[in-house]
Amino acid sequence: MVREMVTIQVGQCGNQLGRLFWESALAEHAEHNASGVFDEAMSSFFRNVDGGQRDIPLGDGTGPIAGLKARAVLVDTEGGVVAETLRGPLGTLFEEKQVITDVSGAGNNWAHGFLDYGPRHEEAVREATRRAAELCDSLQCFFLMHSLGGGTGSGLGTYILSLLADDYPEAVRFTTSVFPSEDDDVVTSPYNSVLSLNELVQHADAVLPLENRQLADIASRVAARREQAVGLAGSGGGGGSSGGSGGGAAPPPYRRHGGRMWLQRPRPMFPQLGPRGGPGDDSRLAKGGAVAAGKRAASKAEGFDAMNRICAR
Ligand SMILES: Nc1nc2c(ncn2[C@@H]2O[C@H](COP(=O)(O)OP(=O)(O)OP(=O)(O)O)[C@@H](O)[C@H]2O)c(=O)[nH]1
Ligand SMILES: [Mg+2]
Repeated sequence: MVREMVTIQVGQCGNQLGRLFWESALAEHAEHNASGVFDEAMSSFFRNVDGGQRDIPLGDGTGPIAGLKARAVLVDTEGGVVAETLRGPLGTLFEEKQVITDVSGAGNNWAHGFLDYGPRHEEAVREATRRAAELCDSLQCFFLMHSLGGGTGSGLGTYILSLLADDYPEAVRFTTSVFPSEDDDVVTSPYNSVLSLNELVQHADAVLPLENRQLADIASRVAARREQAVGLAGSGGGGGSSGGSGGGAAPPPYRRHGGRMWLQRPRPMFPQLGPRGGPGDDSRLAKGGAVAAGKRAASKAEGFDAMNRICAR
């Protein structure tokens, strides 16, 4: 029986983490599914859709991959990070109906996220999660990705968790919750974390806690070992031009070419994936006013890239 998981990525950290989670999920499926069939394992995380965006039933799990869509809901109260995801190589993995954004952010204030954005976006969140749940054969769990130190992931993220507890009491609720490090530059982050924790205790079934100081330490140790390995191997092989900023994990088994994602094998694995807003896509979400915000977010994101790769795995 198919057991699907719907991810909900909220706020800057949640969406940056989510982006790498989807990259990893695709890379791992590519590793174990070289024939390109849409099998049961894939259907836990992805939908297979035809040209008209209609779901293709899983059947006996031997049909080809036609068009992949992530079982995900992307939420942020600023547009930049989500727009960047949609303009990236995995953009077409997400449909506009799966995306909920606002413009001004929650200002690192849990209460702004929980008490203001929560009720304001409640209907849209319920609609997006209902749609995602209805597209599952047998929904197993929701998987929330967020940080506790800002305002959106912590406040709106935990508000969404409480909605899920009301609407889907039988579905398991997992979270990946990124705790701020002791030297976090957001002064309100300890308060936001404590207020979020109270909600997590009430509404999450399992929390995977990650702490940013520890993640940074692991990332720098991984980077040091990698540099050492490259040094030992002379000029070192490895072909993946994956854009991973210096020092995360090994390059993923795919490459990007012409803005699209290809498996490092003779045959393209996911040729149907590419940026939204490209020639064949008129998505308004990936264009327009979010570009400047996207650039700002991108530079902030770079520092977290290696850490997020570790979380995503
Ligand atoms: N590991 C990791 N931590 C992050 C990342 N982005 C932000 N953070 C941490 O998350 C906290 C800030 O939360 P954000 O996710 O930026 O905030 P937000 O949820 O978007 O909320 P607002 O910006 O206040 O609306 C700080 O502790 C940051 O160090 C990321 O990509 N990876
Ligand atoms: Mg933000």
